[in-house]
Amino acid sequence: MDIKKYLNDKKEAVDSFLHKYYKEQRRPTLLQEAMLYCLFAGGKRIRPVLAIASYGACGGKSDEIIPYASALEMIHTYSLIHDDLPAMDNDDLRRGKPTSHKVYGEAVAILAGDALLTDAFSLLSDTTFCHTIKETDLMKALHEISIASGSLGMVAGQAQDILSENSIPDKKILQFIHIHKTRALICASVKLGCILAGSKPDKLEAISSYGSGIGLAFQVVDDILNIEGDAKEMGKAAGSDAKINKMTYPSLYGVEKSRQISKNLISDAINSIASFSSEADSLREIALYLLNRRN
Ligand code: GRG
Repeated sequence: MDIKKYLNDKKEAVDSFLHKYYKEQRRPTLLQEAMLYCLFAGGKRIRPVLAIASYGACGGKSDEIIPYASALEMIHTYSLIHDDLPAMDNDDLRRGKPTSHKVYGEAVAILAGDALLTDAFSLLSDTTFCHTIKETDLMKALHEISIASGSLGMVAGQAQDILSENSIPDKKILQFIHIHKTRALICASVKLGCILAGSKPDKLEAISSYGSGIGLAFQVVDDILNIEGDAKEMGKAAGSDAKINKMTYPSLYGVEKSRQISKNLISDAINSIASFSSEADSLREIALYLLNRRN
């Protein structure tokens, strides 16, 4: 399959939904501008695409997944806006562009993040998009996304990351940070697709293993790219982690071992969906794409 075309087609479907969603109702102008500035700043849309691919791999046939998949991008975008704030990573650039608080000021950036997060849950609980998707499945998926985003998921990872600044490097702490900060939402994204397709528990278990593998590999690859990546392709200079002495896979295991860890995680992820038909080829190809990505 042509994975680049697949990723692009699904990204366009998500972009088109988000455009329409935010065009229909007006919000205070600056708030709306700040939300859209970050939402359309050139993200890969990997979480929604994973949800769509998982839905297809589990037998989902319609486009009904698109609004719910798009909500994942809203959560992801909120996390990036807040992560860049002076109180957190204090970054001036994201995807090669000035960060939200640099353009709109801290207060508006915080509110844009808050609004995107809250709107995501409004969307995830909106049953008007359900035709073949069961409302009980939507509720189940909503619960998964809440857990993955909240104080047992992404926020826990971010908190541990911040609390561990300048502390002695520790493999267990690093694992905790990566699992919560990055893996949780990626894993929940594939679970969302699987649940909304009405899958049985055995399928959900296989998809969860897949999501866990690619979710952790995603962050290990990110850590490696921070050392070896091309500034133009990444939209930021390489080496920022080392500059602030950040705990990363390469800093604790070395680049070569980290590369091997990411390869093993991806190969285990692909094996965990071995029993799925060719409808899961998109998931298999995405796993390989994530391993070899350049940004
Ligand atoms: C709860 C405030 C708060 C933050 C959560 C997700 C997060 C923690 C912080 C974002 C910064 C970061 C480096 C997170 C690790 C996950 C990661 C590699 C994010 C970048 O995701 P991509 O590559 O981004 O999907 P694009 O630009 O493609 O959207």
